Amino acid sequence: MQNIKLTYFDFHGGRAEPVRMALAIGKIEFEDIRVSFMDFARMRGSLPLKAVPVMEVDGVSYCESNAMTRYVGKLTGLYPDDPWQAFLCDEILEASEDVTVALVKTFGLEGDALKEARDKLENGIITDCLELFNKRLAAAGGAYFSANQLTVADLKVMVWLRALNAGQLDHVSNSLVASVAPELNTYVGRISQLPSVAKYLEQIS
Ligand SMILES: N[C@@H](CCC(=O)N[C@@H](CS)C(=O)NCC(=O)O)C(=O)O
Repeated sequence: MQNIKLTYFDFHGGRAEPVRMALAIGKIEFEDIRVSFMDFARMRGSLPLKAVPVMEVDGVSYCESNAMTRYVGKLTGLYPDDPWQAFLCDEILEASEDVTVALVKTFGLEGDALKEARDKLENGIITDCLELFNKRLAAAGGAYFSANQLTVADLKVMVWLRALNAGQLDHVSNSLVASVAPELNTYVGRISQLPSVAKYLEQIS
């Protein structure tokens, strides 16, 4: 059994959350290390690519959240064995990451510049992604994104949709999902009620 330590910021969301969720759902023990921005600034220089999340496995630190997400998905039965279903799962993981990268570029902007950048994202990659996810979910049968089962793609999308619906992003409407792809809200409501997911959500609420 590997010794896993996951280091990330102290909030429920972001790049580490699907990893935390999959490990919790799969009942895999790990050390959930939450750091403040001050802690991060202090440790930054020692991290593999000067960023978090970092997953330490048996004493070695590894980076790249989607690699972690896929790995823990494989450990927990939340990643498809079938190559095509794995591709469908990966497409969702990588598209979600593209949105995150675009959003991160707007952090630090203020006032009109922030509003302009966020409007552009809302009408661009965020809406495009919601439409893509809606289309892919429907094509997969409407229940899950791949393999007709819960996978890390569902966890990643759920984390993102919950953040959008909670209005966590200034100048991005908290009703965007409802207006662009209401089916995704129905879907996320259903996923949230799966016993293993509901248990996790209850623990963090
Ligand atoms: N491709 C990397 C990106 C990691 C990344 O940029 N993480 C952010 C937090 S979500 C970070 O550490 N930002 C602080 C910095 O770059 O100084 C991944 O997916 O893990």
